Amino acid sequence: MSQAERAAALQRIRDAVGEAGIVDDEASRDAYLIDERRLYQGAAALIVRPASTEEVSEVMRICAEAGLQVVPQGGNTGYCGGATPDDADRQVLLCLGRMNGVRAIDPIGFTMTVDAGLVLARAQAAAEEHGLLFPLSMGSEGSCQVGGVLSTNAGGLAVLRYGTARELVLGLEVVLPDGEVIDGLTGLRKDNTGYDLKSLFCGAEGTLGIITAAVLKLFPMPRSRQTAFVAVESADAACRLLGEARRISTDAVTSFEYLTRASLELVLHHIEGTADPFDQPYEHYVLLELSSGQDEEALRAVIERVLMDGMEAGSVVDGVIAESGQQRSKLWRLREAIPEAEKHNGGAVKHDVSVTIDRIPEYLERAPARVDAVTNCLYSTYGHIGDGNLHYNLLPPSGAEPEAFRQKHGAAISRAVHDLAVEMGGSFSAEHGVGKLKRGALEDYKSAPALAAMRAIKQALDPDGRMNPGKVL
Ligand code: 2HG
Ligand code: ZN
Repeated sequence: MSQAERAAALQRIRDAVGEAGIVDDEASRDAYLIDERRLYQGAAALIVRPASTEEVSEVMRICAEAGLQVVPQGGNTGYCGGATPDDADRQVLLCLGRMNGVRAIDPIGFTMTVDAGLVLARAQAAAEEHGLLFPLSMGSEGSCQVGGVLSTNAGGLAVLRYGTARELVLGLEVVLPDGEVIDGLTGLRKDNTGYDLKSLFCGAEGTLGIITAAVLKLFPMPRSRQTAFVAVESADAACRLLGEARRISTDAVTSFEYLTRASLELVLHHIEGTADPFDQPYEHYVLLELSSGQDEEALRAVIERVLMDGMEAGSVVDGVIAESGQQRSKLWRLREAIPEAEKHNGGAVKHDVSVTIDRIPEYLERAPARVDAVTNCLYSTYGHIGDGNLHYNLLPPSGAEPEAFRQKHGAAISRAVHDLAVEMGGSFSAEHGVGKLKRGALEDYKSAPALAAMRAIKQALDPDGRMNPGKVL
C-alpha cells in the first residue's frame, strides 16, 4: 500500500466518523498514546472515536481494505500496555469512549445492555437506579470502561463473590476485523449451542475483534454490608480466617483483601487523611467485607462472630468493624490507596500472580529468597487473597534511584516472582492481562499446545494480524 493510498484510507475514516470522531489536537493525543503506568510512549496514524457500532464497522472495513492495523482502547487504565498503539504509519487507535449509553435494563431478567465505552462507575450507578447491583468494582472504576474491563477480563475487589468480568457477561456485540458484526446481545441464561464466543472475546484484549456492547448480569442490591479491618497472626491465619468467614456467614464474604504492614505504611506515609486503625503495628492485615439480604443488625452479629471465633482460634489478633459508611470508606482507602502510595514512593516492579488459596502462605514464604537472590528490595505485598491473587510488588531499597533500579533489576525480579508462581501451579498474570508487557511471559510459561491453540484461533479470526498487533501473542 502506497503512502497516497494510506492517506486516502485515513481520509475515508475521517469522513466516516466526522470531525467529532477524530482526535487531532496534539495536547489531547498523549492521554490516548501514553499508557496508565507510563511504560510506553505510543504512536498512531490516527486516533478515532466512533459514535456507533455502524461507525466502528465502517472504520474496520476501511482498515481491512487498506491493510491498516487497529488498536482498540477503553479508558486507558490497563497495566500491561495492551491499549497503546506503536506505529505512526499503519496503526489506527480506535477509542470507544463516545459509545457510552445504557441501551436497556431488564429488571425481571436482572440484566443490563450497555455500550462498550460506558464508564464502569456509570454502569454501577445505572443498575443502582433500579435497585440492582452490577458488582464489578476496582480502583479505576471512575475511568475504566465496560468494553475494556471485558476485553481484559478484569478482576477487582468482589471477584470472590461474583467472579471476574467474563463471568458477568451474558452476551456481546463484537465487530470483527473485516467489519462484520456478531450480534450476540442476548440476555439468555442458557444457550448451549457450541463454542462460547463471548468467553473468547473476553480476555482477548482486542486481538480478535472489538467489543462494542454487552449484556451484563445484575444482582439484587444487598440490604446490608459489614466491613472489618483485621490484624491476623500470619498469612496462614489469613487463609484460615477466609475459610471460617465463608462457612460462618454461609458465603456472604464479598471481599477478602490481604495487606502487609509495609504496604499499609506506604499508605500512611504518602496518602493524606489516612490513619492506622490500631494503636500498635501488626505484620499482616485483612480487609473483610460481608454483604447479604439480612438486616444490618443480623449481619453485624455474623461479622462479630467471625472475628470472635478467629480470636479464639488465634488467627485474629485485633480488629475493628466499621461503625458508619464514612468509617467503611476510610478502611477501604487503606487498601485501595496502596497503588497510589507506591507511585508517590517512586513506583514499584509490579506483579499480579496467583496460586490456589491454600498455597498463598507457601508462596509468601518462598518468594523472598528468590527475590533476594536477584537483589536487595523492599516489599509491598498485598492482594485479593480470597481469589488466590497477590500483588507482589518490589520497591528499591532506600536511597536507590527507582528508575535505575527498575532498569537494572526489573526483568530478573519479575522472572523470579513469575517462575515461583508457575512452578507452584499458578499464573503470572491473575487479573491484569498480558498486553505488551507480559507477552514474553506468555510465550515462556504457556504450554506449547495451549499456545498453538491460541495462535490457531488468532489466525482464524484475524488472518492478517491487524487486530492489536504485538499484544498477547
Ligand atoms: C489493585 O488490586 C490493583 O489495587 C493494582 O490491581 C495493583 O498496582 C498494583 O500493583
Ligand atoms: Zn488487584
